[in-house]
Amino acid sequence: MTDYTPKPEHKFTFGLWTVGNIGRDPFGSEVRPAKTPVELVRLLAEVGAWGVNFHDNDLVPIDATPAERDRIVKDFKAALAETGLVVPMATTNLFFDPAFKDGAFTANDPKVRAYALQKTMNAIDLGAELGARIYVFWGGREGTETDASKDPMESIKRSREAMNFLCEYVLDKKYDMKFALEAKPNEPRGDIYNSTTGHMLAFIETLDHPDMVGVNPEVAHEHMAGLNFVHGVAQALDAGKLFHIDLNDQAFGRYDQDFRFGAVNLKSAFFLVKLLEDNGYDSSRHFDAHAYRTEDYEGVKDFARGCMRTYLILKEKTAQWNADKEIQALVAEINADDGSMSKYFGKYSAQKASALRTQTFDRLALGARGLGYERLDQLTVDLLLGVR
Ligand code: GLT
Ligand code: MN
Ligand code: MN
Repeated sequence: MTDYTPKPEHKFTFGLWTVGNIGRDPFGSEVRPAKTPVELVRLLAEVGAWGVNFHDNDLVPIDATPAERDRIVKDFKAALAETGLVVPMATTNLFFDPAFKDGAFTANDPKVRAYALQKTMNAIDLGAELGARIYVFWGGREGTETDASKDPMESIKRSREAMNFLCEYVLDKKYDMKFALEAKPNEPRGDIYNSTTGHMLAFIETLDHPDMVGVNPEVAHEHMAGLNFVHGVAQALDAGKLFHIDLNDQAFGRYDQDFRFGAVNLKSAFFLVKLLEDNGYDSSRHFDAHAYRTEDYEGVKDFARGCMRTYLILKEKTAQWNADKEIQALVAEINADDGSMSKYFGKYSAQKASALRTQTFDRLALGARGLGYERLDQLTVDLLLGVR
C-alpha cells in the first residue's frame, strides 16, 4: 500500500474558480457562501495542493480601483508566502461580463476586440507578477449561435491576430511565459471555434510564434465532443505542445460537468495517467473541476483530496501494469517483431519500394490470428479493480 499524500513534485494545482465554485447553475442559486482568494489558498494548502491558478477577476474584481487591486494582490502574495503555494498558471476571464456576449477576440464590434486585448495585457501583467509561466486561453464566448452573425474565415483571422499581438506583448515585456490554448466544442456558445485540441494544434502552426503556443486539453471538453481524450493528449505530447492539462471527468453526451477526476470513467483516467507518467509529462496537473452542488466546504475538501488521491492511485496502477509479468508478456507478444520487415520501413527509397513489391504475404494467416486483446483488457480491469 503506497502513500497517496500529494507532494510538490506531483505538481497538483487547482484554479480559484474550482474549489471556489459556489454551486450556481442555470436552474439554481449558490449553495455555498463565497470564500475570498486568501481563504481559498489556505483551503488548498490544507488539502495538500502545490499550486493555485486564477482568472484576473477571480482575484481582482473587474471594477476594482488600482488601490483595491494593489491591496488584494498584496494580501494574496502574503497568503502564498504563508502557505508555500505557487502560481504556475493564470488566465483572463473573457466570458462573464456582458461586454463579451458576442465573444472577445472574435466579437464583431472592434471596441470589444480592443477591450479584450487590453484586459488580457493587464491580466498577463498580473499573472507575471505572481510568477505564472503558463497563460491559458479558453475562448468560451468565441463562437456563434447562428453563422449568419459571424464570418468563420474572419473569426479565424481575428483569433490569429489576437494571439500574434499577445505573443509580441509577452516578448516585448520579456516575460518568461508561454500560452496554452484550451478547446471546447460548445457551452456557453452554441458552437465554439477551434472546438477540439486537434483544431487548436493545427491553428497554432499558423501563428507568428508557434513555439510560444501549446495546448491545455480538458478531459470534459473532448468527451463532450465524443472523442478519445487519451488520443488527443498523445497527439499534443507528440507535437511537443502539451504545456498544461485540465483534469476532470465527464459522462459522454452531457453538458460540461467538470466532475472530480476519475469520477465517471476510471479506465480512461487510468490510460491518461499512464500516458502522462510513461512519457515524462512535467507540467502542472491541474484539476479543473468542482464539487457536486450537494456539498458544503467539507465536501469541497473531499472533492479536492479525491482528485489528487485518484491520480496517485492510478499512477501506482501504472507502475503495477508496467511491471506485471503476464501483462508485459502479452504486450511483448502483441509487438513481436523478428526484424524481417525492417528493411521496408523508415525513409522511402525507390529500391525499398521495388523490393517491397516483390515480397509475398500470407494474407489469410495475418487475418486469422487472434490478438489476445480481450485477455489483455480483462487483466487491466482486474488490476484496476484491485484483484491482481
Ligand atoms: C471555465 C472553463 C474552464 C477553463 C477556465 C479557464 S474557465 O471554468 O469551464 O474549462 O479552463 O478559462
Ligand atoms: Mn478547463
Ligand atoms: Mn470544463
